[in-house]
Order: sequence, then structure tokens, then C-alpha cells
Amino acid sequence: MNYFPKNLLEMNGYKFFLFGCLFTSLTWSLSLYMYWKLNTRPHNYSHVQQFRKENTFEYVKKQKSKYFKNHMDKNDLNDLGIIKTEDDMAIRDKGYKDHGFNALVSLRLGNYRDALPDTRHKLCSTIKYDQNLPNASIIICFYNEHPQALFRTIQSVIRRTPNKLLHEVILINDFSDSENLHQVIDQYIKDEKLQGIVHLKKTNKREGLIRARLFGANLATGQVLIFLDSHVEVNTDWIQPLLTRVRDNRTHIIAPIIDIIQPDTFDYKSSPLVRGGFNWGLHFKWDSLPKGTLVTDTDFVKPIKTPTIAGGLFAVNREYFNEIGQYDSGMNIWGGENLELSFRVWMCGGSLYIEPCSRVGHVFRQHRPYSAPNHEDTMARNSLRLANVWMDNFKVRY
Ligand SMILES: [Mn+2]
Repeated sequence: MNYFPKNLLEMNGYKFFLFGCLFTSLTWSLSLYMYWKLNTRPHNYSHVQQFRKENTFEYVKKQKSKYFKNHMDKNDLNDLGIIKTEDDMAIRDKGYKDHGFNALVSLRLGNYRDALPDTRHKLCSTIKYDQNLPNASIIICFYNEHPQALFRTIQSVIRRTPNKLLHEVILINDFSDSENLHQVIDQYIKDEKLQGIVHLKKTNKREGLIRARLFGANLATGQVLIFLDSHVEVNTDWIQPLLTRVRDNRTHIIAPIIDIIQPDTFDYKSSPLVRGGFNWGLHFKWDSLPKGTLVTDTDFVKPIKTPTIAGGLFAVNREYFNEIGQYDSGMNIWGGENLELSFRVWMCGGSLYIEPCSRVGHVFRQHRPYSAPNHEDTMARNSLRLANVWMDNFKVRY
């Protein structure tokens, strides 16, 4: 019996029905297979060795012609996330787990992106900064950072900071798990011939953000210390306003506006002008500015007095930082140190400002991809220290 008609017109109802069934089941199987392919994560990532050469420099080079033309074109940024192979998918998924952002996009974005939107108020670009400013040591601590995210941080600092003002960049590897990462970064510094300006150091054990920063601060010899996260991109003329304010008053701690780099697409967006606050749980929060603060154009370029700073990014006179006793070195890993520093500064006669003409983009990760080694709640522990040291009669409220 011939089930397959020579042409469709010859089919009677029965054969047509059978043919339809066959066609439908084939379509369904195909859809299900594709759905399954797109949704299953690879069971192991062994075929994607961490930081293997193809995953970094070579890979980026290969992609270069295609992706490096103009990153600020929205469509191009979208293209960076396209998954073509299983390796791509593994890099992306492992990236979310290890870094809290899309590592595939970070990888393809490469070691530097040229065009960032200038998110400052238009008046900022008309300001002529004094050439005679103090120089800065930039301190960047990292723990298991994605190499390209760190490289973009370094490159953006090198390329967007006047040579004269950049005393050094101190990278502190806070005992990252992978030995390989340290070598990759070391090699990168050599390849880019940055040995004279970028210094890579490693702690002897996991110290956490606070003690790792102190380790860096104690090595630094610049007049001003600027602490940065390891997944940021500094924007046009970012450093001049910070250094100007610190020079004008050595007891002022100055933070830039933290622009938003979206963790899935790495799209760069402007942040509104707000100031730092806190609640009685001793959690940092952003507060809107008092009514009437931003009326005229010039109000948008004045420093904003702030009770607290977010903590990731700020500039401080190095000697003043030492005089007020730096950070509380008894604090572990992460959390609370930004409020502790803020309280300390206020009570030691200093003050804190946010500088609207200094913009630094920061990848707001989906989650903090690490915990304390012994699963200690370091935020609670550090906050208790802060309350005990600085809050006197108010500590009962915590
Ligand atoms: Mn961060």
C-alpha cells in the first residue's frame, strides 16, 4: 500500500489525515527539541575551562571586527548577548553564577569601550579645572573578578585620567580562588606595558573588602586615595572634580555619582542626583534631595552634602584618611564599613559630599557572588561593631 501520494491533489481524506498527523508530530518534536536545547544548561562546564586563552584575548580578537565598531549603538549592545554555541551559553550561565552579571557580554565588550554616554549636566563640560591638582593612588580590590570587567576598570582609569594626576593604580587580589586569574592579570599588565603604573598585589589569606583596601592604602604613596570597585568604567573628566574638592578641603570625602551599568546588557545609564542615608537597621539607602535643592542649572553642578556614602567609590586625602584611623580593621569581608566611615568622618570633624560632575559607571550585579568563608553574617557583625563604637545612646535603636 502506498501511503505517500505522488502529489497532494491525489490524496483522499484518509491519507490527508495521516499525512497531517505525521507533519504535526514532526513539527512538535522539532519545537520540543529546540525548546529543550535552549533551556537546558550544560551539566558540567569542564569543556569551558575557566580563563582559558580562547575565552579571553583570542576570543575577543576574533569577535573584534564584528562587535568593536560602535558599542553605544543599542542594537550592537544587544548583539553582544547573542548565543551561538554551547560555549557561549556556558560562559553566560557560569558568569551569572560566579559574577552576578552576563559574562558573555562582558567578554565580548572587551578590555575597553571607547564611547560612553557623557551623563553629566551640560554645565560640567564648561568647567575649566585647575591643572595643579594633587595626584591620586587608585586602589582597586577584587575577589574572583571577571577579567574583562577588571581590565575595563583599569583601562578606563588609564585612558580617562590625565597622566599627571595618576600616581599609580594598586590592584589588590584578595586571595581569589583561581591562581590562574592572578597570572592572567599579571600577563595583561605586562602585555599592555603598564608595569610602571599598575601594581598587582595579593593578600596572604582572604581578608575581605575592608582589610584588602587597608592593605592597598598602606602601600599607596599618592596624595589622594581613590577607592574603586573592580567592575566600573570611569567617565569623562571623572577625576578632576574629585581632586579639586579634596584639595580645597582635606577633611572632605568626595564620592562620584554612580552611574548604572546594566548587568545583563552592560548598557550605561545616568543616575539621578540623590544622597546617602541609612535606616535603623544600619542599612545604607539612597534618599532624595530636600525640596528646593535643584532649581537653577548651577545647582546641578554643586557638590551635594551627604550624610553617608555608598562606600564602593570615593576619594579621600591620604593623610587625613590615616589621621581619622582609616577603616575599622576588625570588620570582616563586607558590609557596614561605608556607614562606619561616614560616622567616623562626621564625628572627627570632616564631611562627605557627592560630586555631580564626576561620573563612574558601576555594574550593579544581580547578587553578591560570594559569602564569608565560614558563612558568617558579616553585615550584622560589622554593624554591631559600628553601633557599639559610634552610636552611644542611640545604639539601643539598632
Ligand atoms: Mn560593586
